[in-house]
Amino acid sequence: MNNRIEKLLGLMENKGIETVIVTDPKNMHYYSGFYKGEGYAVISRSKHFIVTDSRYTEYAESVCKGFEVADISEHKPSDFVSENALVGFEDKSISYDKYVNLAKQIDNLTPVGDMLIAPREIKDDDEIKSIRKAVTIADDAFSHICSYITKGMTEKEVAAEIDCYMKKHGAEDSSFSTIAAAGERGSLPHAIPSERTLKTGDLVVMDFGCIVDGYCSDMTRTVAVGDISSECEKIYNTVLEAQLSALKSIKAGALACDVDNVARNIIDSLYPKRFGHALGHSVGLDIHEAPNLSPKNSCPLKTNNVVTVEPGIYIPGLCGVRIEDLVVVGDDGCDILTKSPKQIIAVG
Ligand SMILES: [Mn+2]
Repeated sequence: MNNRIEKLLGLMENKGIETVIVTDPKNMHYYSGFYKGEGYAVISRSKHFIVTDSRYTEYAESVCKGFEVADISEHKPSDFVSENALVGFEDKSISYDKYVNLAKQIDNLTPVGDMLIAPREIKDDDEIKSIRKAVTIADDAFSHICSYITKGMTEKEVAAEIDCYMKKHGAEDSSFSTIAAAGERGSLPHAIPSERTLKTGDLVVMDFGCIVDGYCSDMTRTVAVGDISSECEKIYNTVLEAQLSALKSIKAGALACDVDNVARNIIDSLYPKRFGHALGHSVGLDIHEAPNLSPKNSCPLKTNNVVTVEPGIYIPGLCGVRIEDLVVVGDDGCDILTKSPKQIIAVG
């Protein structure tokens, strides 16, 4: 039995839950190794099942150690549940349709809340190794794109080149839709790359990451096309100072909201209300996981949380700047995985 299942069985026992029906694909991956397949898993004290169709049977049998593979066309969830057992379901992610179907068959359903997701907040060595690989590929993509960008290129071309580079260099995929936003479009924190061409004086925000072994990376750099205005430079340096200061404040035990505040105070003193989003989020099998570095999260960070640190300033009509690293929280500080330079780089 793997450690993750063992830990989960302990959590289930505390709540008197005998069986959990796992429907979230990322949780299926985390607990059984079943990656990108369809179906569901059933985890009970004595037996574990992957219930899937013929497209994934052979795969599941080879990777899901300790699980029996059952054909979804021959079974219904109630086949795997003993009578009167309390059965946990994933209330935060199951579709209403699937829930109704489950509730028709099983009387004693109970929502599991964060029970399956919470252990994922602390990464083990293998997970960090995979994330590190995904970070390195993204770092290499950044250094490539800096020498590739020319004036007149569109945001779409920049984003496509980053995606292509990451895939050619070992990534399974991008971890989200790559953002490339030039000049005034940089004020849209989640801009969709457009036909806008890069011009001298633009700041270009590039936010991207990739997936290795199912694990995501996430980074942002903002570069200058030729010379930029002194106002843009001041904005850039403010974000950089906020980012570096927040990094210094990260360690196990630091409150997430306090870390957010370190960056927010620096930005708000010069550019009030121009930093609208949270400072960061955790990253793992999902690109956005808990815990967040946000003003609303007063929980302490824990060793081996993997979080982004990504302050930004967004000025409509002028520009946006965001600088983002991925870090592993340690006992006395943090290990900054992202190695790309952060002083302003002129490209094109
Ligand atoms: Mn991010």
